[in-house]
Amino acid sequence: MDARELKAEAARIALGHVESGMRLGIGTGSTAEEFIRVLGAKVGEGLKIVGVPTSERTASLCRALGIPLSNLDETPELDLVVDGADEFDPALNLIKGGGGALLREKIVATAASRMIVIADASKRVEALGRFPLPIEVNIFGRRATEIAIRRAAEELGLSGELKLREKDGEPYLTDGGHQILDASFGRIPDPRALSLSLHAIPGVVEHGLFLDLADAVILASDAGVETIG
Ligand code: ABF
Repeated sequence: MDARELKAEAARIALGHVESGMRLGIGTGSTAEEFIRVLGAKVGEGLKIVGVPTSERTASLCRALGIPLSNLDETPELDLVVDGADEFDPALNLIKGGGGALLREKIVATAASRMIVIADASKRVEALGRFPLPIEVNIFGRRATEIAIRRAAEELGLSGELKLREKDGEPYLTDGGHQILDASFGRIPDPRALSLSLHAIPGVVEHGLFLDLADAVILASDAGVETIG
């Protein structure tokens, strides 16, 4: 199976966890989009759910497929969120944000009673950090925030490039109007300590370490589909 078929397979299994009446967080990224497609088909057959999208891109696709949408003001508590990830470790801690939607993804995941991650085998790691860690920062004082991030990382023995994410030659802007620094720290031995240090920096809006949020990972590989957790 190619990568898309594997993602679609994980998405189909995740759909089995969706029940009628659910308030459902809907993730972002190519794997989440496979889920949105199968969800849309099921809604067309009569499944009754209300979805809360984690990005404008996801919202557009959901609308095109006829999936009823709400937001966290109208629907502040969710039963389940299904989302992709850039990496997951054996404790089901994640790096997310490669798709640029980390802030809304984390707010939605935190509002949900359960989080199911759908992924192909390329996302599985022994320790987080192979994928550069996305750090969403306020535009105001970005250079100062960058220096503060570098110092905080160094105190934890981490160093590496902090690269301002760009799109079409311009700084990439998130749905919230912030910028993203992609931090190539390499292996992160203590994700919790890094999370706390980054949250202590005022210019950091959010970071892509999702700790203790995922309840299960549905992992598709050529060997089949495995549910971890
Ligand atoms: C979202 O999409 C993100 O948090 C993650 O960055 C990305 C994964 O994308 P894909 O499914 O395309 O690999 O889930």
